[in-house]
Amino acid sequence: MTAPVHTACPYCGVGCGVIAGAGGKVTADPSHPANRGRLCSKGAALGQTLDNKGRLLHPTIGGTRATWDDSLGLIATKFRRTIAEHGPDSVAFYVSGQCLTEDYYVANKLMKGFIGSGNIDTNSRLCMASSVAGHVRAFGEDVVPGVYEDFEEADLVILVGSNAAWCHPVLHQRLLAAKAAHGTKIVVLDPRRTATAEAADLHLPLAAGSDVALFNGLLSFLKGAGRINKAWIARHASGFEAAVNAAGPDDVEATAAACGVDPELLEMFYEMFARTERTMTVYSQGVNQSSVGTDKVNAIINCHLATGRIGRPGMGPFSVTGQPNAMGGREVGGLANQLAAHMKFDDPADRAALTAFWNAPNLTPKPGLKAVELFDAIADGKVKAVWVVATNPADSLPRSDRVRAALAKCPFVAVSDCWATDTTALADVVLPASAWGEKDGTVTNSERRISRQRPFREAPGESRPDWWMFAQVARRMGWKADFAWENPAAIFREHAALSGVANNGRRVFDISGLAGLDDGEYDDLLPVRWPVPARFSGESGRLFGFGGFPTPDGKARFVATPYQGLPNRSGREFLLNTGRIRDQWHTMTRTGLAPSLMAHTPEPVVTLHPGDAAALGIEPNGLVRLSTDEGEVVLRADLRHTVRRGELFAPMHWTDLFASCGPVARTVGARLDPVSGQPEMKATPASLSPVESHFHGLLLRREGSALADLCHWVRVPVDTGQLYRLTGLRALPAGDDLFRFAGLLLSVPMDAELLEISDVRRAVLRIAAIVDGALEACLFLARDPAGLPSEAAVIPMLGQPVPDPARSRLLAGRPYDAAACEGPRVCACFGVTRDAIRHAAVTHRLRSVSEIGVALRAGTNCGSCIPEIEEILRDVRMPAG
Ligand SMILES: Nc1nc2c(c(=O)[nH]1)N[C@H]1C(S)=C(S)[C@@H](COP(=O)(O)OP(=O)(O)OC[C@H]3O[C@@H](n4cnc5c(=O)[nH]c(N)nc54)[C@H](O)[C@@H]3O)O[C@H]1N2
Ligand SMILES: Nc1nc2c(c(=O)[nH]1)N[C@H]1C(S)=C(S)[C@@H](COP(=O)(O)OP(=O)(O)OC[C@H]3O[C@@H](n4cnc5c(=O)[nH]c(N)nc54)[C@H](O)[C@@H]3O)O[C@H]1N2
Ligand code: SF4
Ligand SMILES: [Mo]
Repeated sequence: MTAPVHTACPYCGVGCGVIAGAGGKVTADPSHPANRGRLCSKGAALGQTLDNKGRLLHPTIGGTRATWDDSLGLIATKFRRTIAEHGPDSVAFYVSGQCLTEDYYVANKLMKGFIGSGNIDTNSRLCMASSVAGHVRAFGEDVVPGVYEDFEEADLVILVGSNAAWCHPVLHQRLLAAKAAHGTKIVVLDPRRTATAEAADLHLPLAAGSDVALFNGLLSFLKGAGRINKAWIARHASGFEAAVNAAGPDDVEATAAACGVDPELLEMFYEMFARTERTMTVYSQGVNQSSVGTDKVNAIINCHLATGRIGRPGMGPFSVTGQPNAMGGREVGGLANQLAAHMKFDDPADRAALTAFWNAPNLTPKPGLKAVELFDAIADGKVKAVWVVATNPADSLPRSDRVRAALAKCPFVAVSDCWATDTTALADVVLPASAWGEKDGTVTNSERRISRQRPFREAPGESRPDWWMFAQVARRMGWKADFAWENPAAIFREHAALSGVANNGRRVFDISGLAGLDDGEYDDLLPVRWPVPARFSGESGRLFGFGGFPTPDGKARFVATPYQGLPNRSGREFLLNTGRIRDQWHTMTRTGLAPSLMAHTPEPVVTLHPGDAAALGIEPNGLVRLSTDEGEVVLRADLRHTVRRGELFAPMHWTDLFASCGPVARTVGARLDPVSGQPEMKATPASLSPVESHFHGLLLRREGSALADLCHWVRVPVDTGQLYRLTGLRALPAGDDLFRFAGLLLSVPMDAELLEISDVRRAVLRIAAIVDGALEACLFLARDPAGLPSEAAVIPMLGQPVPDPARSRLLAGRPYDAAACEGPRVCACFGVTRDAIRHAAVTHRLRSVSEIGVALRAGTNCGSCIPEIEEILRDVRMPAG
């Protein structure tokens, strides 16, 4: 390792700068404007994930190692043949907001300009599509008007369907710092009491799906209160009357009833909004992932247009992006209904300019299929060859079992990834991609800031960057000269130049000022916010404060968003909401490698209200069957008052590689927003029933793999191997069958030495397998959880030498490490548990986060856990009841 390398975090759309130093140490970049030296728990653990273990190292065809030449040649041939026989719309790419802008640019150019189909869509369809559509409806172009400094400048920040404390932690920390400095008020609109709600001044736990009613109510309230900025509207916006008519009467009581919230609190919120000029509304998946997501976006934007609060310091609607390059994908046209560089399908001038610029033989005449429709078309046999890149649809698309069935029967599937996933398992050709730390290019964050991702380590095996794969296939399909770039810098120059073509101020997305960077300047590029040159935005980077919307008349558009009522429950008792937890990233391919990130929420649960649990006979921590029209999964019940009655929350992260239940996406429906095509992933009608547990177990193994359906299980990586928590859905087998069962679980070599204690009548079995004098695997089974040893005691034994005197202790599972802490870990950076914080608070009378920080270090690094520490302190101050 030579000099430290400045790069950008590969996780969320905050887009923090990090520095990769010697020995794979990753630290915060104090000079990056997004984070100014802060990192969250995921960013802080990046160093732990830089392991080549499990990486895909060479291409495979039909599961057998193949050369790059054969693999790329096969993709080119299959695509060519399919197109020749069935036309360009019989092939597709499904890509990702985790592609770099350069990767994305090449993929889009190949599909839309050369193959001649619109069938390139991205996982951003599941993420940002409703915001994109809402921006286009209101502003004429997909543009986020604000900047991160607005979080510091605002007096009121409203977070709608955003759990920023966990999902955009560094931005949330910036907001909390501003609150501490000058008392910014924070309001959270979320059906759940999240960590973000904990840190707010006001939380409105609105009924799932009622946001449009709430913002329509606000628009009517603003009108009733005489708070409409008529002068601004007259100059800069159209359609106000229709929007306010569609919003319904100014009746706070009725709106509160529709949203299931306290009318006094709702009125308090409306008053705060009405009287606070510097107000920003930040929104995320609670808004976008809805069958009325685009209307939610426009109902929010309407309130900002009505008050003229947009694009000025501390004001405006602010859609936060999820993935590191969700925004970059939107710039290049990664969505099936976008062209490239924010050009429009239905604009002949744009089409002519793009055809000429690309020298495109087949510019697609129309948009392509959107993610959910695309996989339906694969299932129907209309799309016959697909290439999936940097996304894991077998786990992340709703109705995942249908997606898997579609991929399984698709005549040709290529997948590029860095690790084996439930999707690579269904591919004909698997291509090993270089990962973060190895790949080279740019990403754009939520505030339109372009940052460099720079390589700092060798790509393992034969893995290669995604842009190279796309370009190689394009060249093999016959378009050599058009896909001839030598490096990402050359691609970036082309992308930047295109943004200026036929623009002349017609499109806000313009980075033609960067088209002349030479390779060295590209390497050195500092984080920069578009547009470049700052034609519309001026120095501050804000847009639209003084109008200038990219619509034909230069005005923004109010959109009428009549409320359509709560999501249909289809006769089921619950609505299933799914989303994120603090320390995992999506389908866990990277964060699932880091033991410290597993400690906060160690297994997939479904959270429900204790009142609902009592009514259904569901025990705390018992297993439950979650069923929907799409499928069912067995999860552990997590009873909390943080969810509304009749609503459920389950994390999206676990997959078949990590748990017997597989992805919760298996149960998630796909009602689509009619404008954006984004599926509803926060309100699937669902039912719950208790499941009996017959036995409990702990299994430790050096090597990890799925355990099939031997029992209910969850796999957790530990420093020296894998821990599995087991629960029996059926009675333990008897006699020899029990030992066969144990053998399948342990899966150790035949010559392993086995130590064993059993009492089959009491369903107790303890087996340790020793290979070369060290503990290779061990299994503990018992009828009750109390019959199992403590995890903290047995985990450190795995892989360790087992001297003779230690053998008896080994099966007794007696603690080796008395200091090991129990309970969920709140502070991932320093491994501090909930119990330790509570204990310190009670016995040492610590009453503030900073005192806890001094005593235990908890919360002093990334700060992501501060809301939870506050919650613990509050519980200590105010005991239950
Ligand atoms: N730790 C972590 N951080 C991440 C990610 C991750 O995987 N892990 N992923 C990144 C990505 S790609 C994304 S898109 C973002 C997502 O970031 P967020 O959108 O903040 O995360 P989610 O948990 O999906 O959903 C946010 C909230 O919406 C609420 N919600 C559900 N239904 C409704 C509703 O009808 N109305 C309202 N107002 N709220 C509702 C949920 O209860 C939930 O708390 O996170 C990014 N950051
Ligand atoms: N139930 C439910 N489902 C959801 C959501 C939800 O809230 N609820 N949220 C949705 C949202 S917002 C999102 S963004 C999606 C995310 O869903 P996915 O995109 O499927 O999730 P990831 O696990 O991030 O998958 C990224 C894959 O790309 C691989 N990868 C990483 N870097 C590279 C690279 O450089 N090149 C290549 N070729 N591969 C790479 C990783 O190993 C991983 O397998 O999930 C969606 N699905
Ligand atoms: S907030 Fe955390 S996950 Fe998001 S970019 Fe910053 S360090 Fe990475
Ligand atoms: Mo996302």
